[in-house]
Amino acid sequence: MFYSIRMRAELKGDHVSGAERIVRAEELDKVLKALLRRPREYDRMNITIEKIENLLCIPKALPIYSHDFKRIEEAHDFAISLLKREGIREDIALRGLELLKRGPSPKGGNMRGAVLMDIESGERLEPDKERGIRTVRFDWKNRNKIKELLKERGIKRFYLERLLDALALATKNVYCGVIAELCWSDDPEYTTGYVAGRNIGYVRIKPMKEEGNPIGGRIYFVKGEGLENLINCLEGTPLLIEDL
Ligand code: PML
Repeated sequence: MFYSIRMRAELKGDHVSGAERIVRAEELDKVLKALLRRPREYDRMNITIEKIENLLCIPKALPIYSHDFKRIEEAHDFAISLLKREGIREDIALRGLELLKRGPSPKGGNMRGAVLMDIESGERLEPDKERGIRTVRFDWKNRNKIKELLKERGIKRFYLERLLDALALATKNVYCGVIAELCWSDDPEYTTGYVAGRNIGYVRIKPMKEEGNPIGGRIYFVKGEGLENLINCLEGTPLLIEDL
């Protein structure tokens, strides 16, 4: 028996921490305790626990690559070149980049979920433009094993948890049919972002923004047709990933 756990924590109305887990019934206690300790500070926390019926498991995550640049402009040019390698037109890739730079919410600033950008028209396709689309119900089959493997590959502690979460999320996105993803964090201290896609893998890129900048989020480049199936998969299909 498996359960999906989703945790979201806020401080003064701002999102400060979130986590997705899929665990066996006997691990629930331990994982819930760990999630309670995850945010440094919060004044509201929501935890949703759901029994899962049809759990899918895929053997491998997207392969990881890392590139560091001196200047943000160089990092952005590289991100655009990767999006083009996934078949995204330059004008659409640039539209996605500009949207993320200024904050994708219609009011300006961050969104809770991702933007769905049509790769043909550049239009936004998410039904609710304030909320966006959230990729949920995903995890590693053995999270600790993957953590150790990443440490062995030289990933520093500071990056570990975020990389674990973002790689699993990006892998699920590609599995569901997202053509390419552009992301960087809304955490002002975290300047590493990534571009992901079936052909290019999961490409970590630094720096995607200035330190101290609180604007971030995710743009999913998608095809207009089959949108309903895509959204159902991203939000509804529970998925475990076995290995790196
Ligand atoms: C990584 O270091 O590979 C993760 C980059 C993106 C993190 C996005 C986020 O945590 O909001």
